[in-house]
Amino acid sequence: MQDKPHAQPPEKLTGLTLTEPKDSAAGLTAVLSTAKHILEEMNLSKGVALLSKLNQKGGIDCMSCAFPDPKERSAVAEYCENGAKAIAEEATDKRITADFFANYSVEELSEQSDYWLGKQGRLTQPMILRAGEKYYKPITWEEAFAFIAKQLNALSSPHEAIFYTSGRTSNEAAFLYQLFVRQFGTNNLPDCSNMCHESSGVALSDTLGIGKGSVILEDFEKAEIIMIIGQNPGTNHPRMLSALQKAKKKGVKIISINPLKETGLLNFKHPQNPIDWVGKGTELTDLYLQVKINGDVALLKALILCILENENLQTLENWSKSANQHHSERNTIDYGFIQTQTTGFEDFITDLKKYNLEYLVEQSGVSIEEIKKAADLLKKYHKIIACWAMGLTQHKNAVGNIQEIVNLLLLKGSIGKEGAGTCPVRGHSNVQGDRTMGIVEKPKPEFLDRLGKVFNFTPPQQHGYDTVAAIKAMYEGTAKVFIALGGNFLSATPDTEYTAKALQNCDLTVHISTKLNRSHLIHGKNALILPCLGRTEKDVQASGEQFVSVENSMGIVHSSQGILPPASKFLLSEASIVAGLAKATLGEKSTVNWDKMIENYDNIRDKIEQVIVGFENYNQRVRHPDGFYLPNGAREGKFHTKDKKAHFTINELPKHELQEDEFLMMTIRSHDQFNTTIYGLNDRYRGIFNERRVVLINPQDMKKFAWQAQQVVDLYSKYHGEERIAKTFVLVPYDIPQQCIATYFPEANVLVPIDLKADKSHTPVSKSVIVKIIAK
Ligand SMILES: Nc1nc2c(c(=O)[nH]1)N[C@H]1C(S)=C(S)[C@@H](COP(=O)(O)OP(=O)(O)OC[C@H]3O[C@@H](n4cnc5c(=O)[nH]c(N)nc54)[C@H](O)[C@@H]3O)O[C@H]1N2
Ligand SMILES: Nc1nc2c(c(=O)[nH]1)N[C@H]1C(S)=C(S)[C@@H](COP(=O)(O)OP(=O)(O)OC[C@H]3O[C@@H](n4cnc5c(=O)[nH]c(N)nc54)[C@H](O)[C@@H]3O)O[C@H]1N2
Ligand SMILES: [Mo]
Repeated sequence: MQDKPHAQPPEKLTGLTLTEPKDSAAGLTAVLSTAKHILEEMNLSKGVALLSKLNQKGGIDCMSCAFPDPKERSAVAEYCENGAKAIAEEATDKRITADFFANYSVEELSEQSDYWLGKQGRLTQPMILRAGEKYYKPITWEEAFAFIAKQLNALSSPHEAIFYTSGRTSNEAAFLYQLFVRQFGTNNLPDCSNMCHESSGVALSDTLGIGKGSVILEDFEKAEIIMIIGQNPGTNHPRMLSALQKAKKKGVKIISINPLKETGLLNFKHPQNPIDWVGKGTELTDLYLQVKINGDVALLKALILCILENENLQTLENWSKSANQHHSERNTIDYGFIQTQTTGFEDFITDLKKYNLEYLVEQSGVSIEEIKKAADLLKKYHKIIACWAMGLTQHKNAVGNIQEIVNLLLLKGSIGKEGAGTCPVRGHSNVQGDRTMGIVEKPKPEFLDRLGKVFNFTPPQQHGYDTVAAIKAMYEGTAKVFIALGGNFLSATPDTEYTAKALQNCDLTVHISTKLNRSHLIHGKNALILPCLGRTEKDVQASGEQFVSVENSMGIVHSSQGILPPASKFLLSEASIVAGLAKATLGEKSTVNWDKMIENYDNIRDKIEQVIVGFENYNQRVRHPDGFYLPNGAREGKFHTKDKKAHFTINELPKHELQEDEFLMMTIRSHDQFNTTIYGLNDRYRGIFNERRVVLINPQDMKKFAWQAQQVVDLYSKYHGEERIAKTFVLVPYDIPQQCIATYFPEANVLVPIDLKADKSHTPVSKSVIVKIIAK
């Protein structure tokens, strides 16, 4: 029995049906699905008006992912099916009013599914749940700000408060938020990035001197090979498929590395090109390496060994002494680049020699024949782009995963030139921008110095909590107030029942949100919901209509402006909610003129320009229809590491000592969700319909234990003697390596131990959890 209110969605099955996984992504079905989701939430003319502005120059930046816009935009449609779902979710005509909260107690709401909660519509006015009460009640903005300010100011230290951010927040709101938090006196600024691409940031900063990727969209067509590792773009970055299609037509080879044969990586029919609907579509992947979960370092090392097969490793180990003999143009590896631009090569080779190719092959789960084919391609070509996402970042050795990719790119000299480089594909549409704006729990001293100078105060120096540390602090009672600028902290974080207790331990939990979610229902002694404008809506302030700005996954900053009237007259923009909180909390102590900042967002941007490097003439450049590109050393082959070189690194193989009845579980996204927002119950490409409580499992494994297709099971994870359980899942036989299983996030988050986090980046290990399956 779960405690009440329920931290987890109901453990109830909804009626699974299965088909074969699809062999082609998008096409006409995607167009029809777009129409269905839009029309469920609004009328046709509003839908058409919105979609025609989506991702257009000067229009609305799509909030579904951070994939960049092409220079030449389609006049018909510059969005994907899942972007349209995100728009429908936000711009819905349905409303949650004070009556709704009077009808349902918090406990009753918690009995509903996440899908149901999301479908109730937009939040419309500030609500408070006072200590001991069972129902949220309306409150005015003034009272809400005063209530929160009082609690914050009553804390014995500012470090007892936590200020979370989810990556949809605009640059302007994010900048004001971190300024407020630092004037309040803490760096407790965990954000969704801690659960997402933090491992990429850490790995890339250490090796290449910049935590961001080095390629721009135009590089895709100039590359010779694009590797797509641990990413499912067909569902999570569908517009990347059009970019890959274009690249394919220019002759680029694609190597995909993934435990699942993801439909979106196999074949693509352009949804905006009716000729594609009836044709065969474009084959995308040339070579599909179906790696075991977390077998990537083994695979990459095996690939590198095969690339170097005709080189004498002994000579390479002592290479600096004999380097000149290797300088020829078409070598398999780029000796000139390695010698002039990198360090650590010899040590890397010494370490590599330790490994036996057969062992690596076995650990990777991929056949030697396929590895050799991939190595032959990688030998032959010199312009390689490596793309990756959560399949690499959410493991214990996530930083090592990414550093091993960097090793491969450095070996090939595939960085700092056109058509080559690193491409971590970000998730939330402004997660990269939020970090650039200073939403960081471990800020650099130079940043704090500038912030302090521009605003004439002394920012706190002590590092703050990241997401996992924040949960532990609340659990242990050292943090007492939790404020979230967006997101769904309870359901997005690991170890759901543990995190629930952490939030319930707080004196106050506050959520600035557009839609109802489970984090509103698992609350501190007092709780507030502060409803805000979404990106689709007009944001009118004293000086008139405002726009905001965001940074995409490839470092381009551009504007976004809504077109709809606000969902309710009570809504405030995120920026003005932050300013309201700051004014009420800091009062006379603040050196910031918060009203002036909100009056005209140009005033915020002027300050950003003074504090953050790369934002010169921000207000002017952000008005350019294409936006502007931030400085990127790695792209230019300039590495801002301490020694100004790119670094080869030594990365150990991960160890999973699985018992015969244990499985390595990855928690992934279905086609019908945006993180914890559930759009529907289908995962069309994988052929899974009307059910989210599924376990994708290899048929051989099922046979071994005499389990039947669609058998109902419970899942157990055991970590350091503690047991966690997720009940009532259905087995789905699937093409996945043996002893690997997949479930959906957030239903399986309860199984992810709070202490199981990646080395260095502290990202929860959501993609390699050891579990047992117990048949009912
Ligand atoms: N429609 C939609 N769009 C989204 C989101 C969404 O939920 N819905 N979420 C957004 C966010 S915040 C993010 S971060 C991104 C997430 O985008 P993705 O990273 O594509 O999301 P996941 O579903 O977590 O997929 C991980 C992929 O990695 C594979 N994988 C898992 N483990 C391993 C491994 O050990 N090795 C390898 N090589 N592969 C592995 C899985 O099979 C899966 O294909 O998408 C963003 N865009
Ligand atoms: N097991 C497992 N756990 C994971 C992952 C995984 O792959 N597996 N992925 C992780 C990743 S990559 C991420 S990024 C995190 C995501 O973590 P979060 O960003 O915290 O979660 P979301 O589900 O994206 O947040 C959805 C909520 O955001 C609010 N919202 C939507 N739009 C706006 C807006 O414009 N403004 C405001 N203020 N609020 C808004 C709505 O109320 C909505 O309910 O989850 C992580 N958790
Ligand atoms: Mo993410």
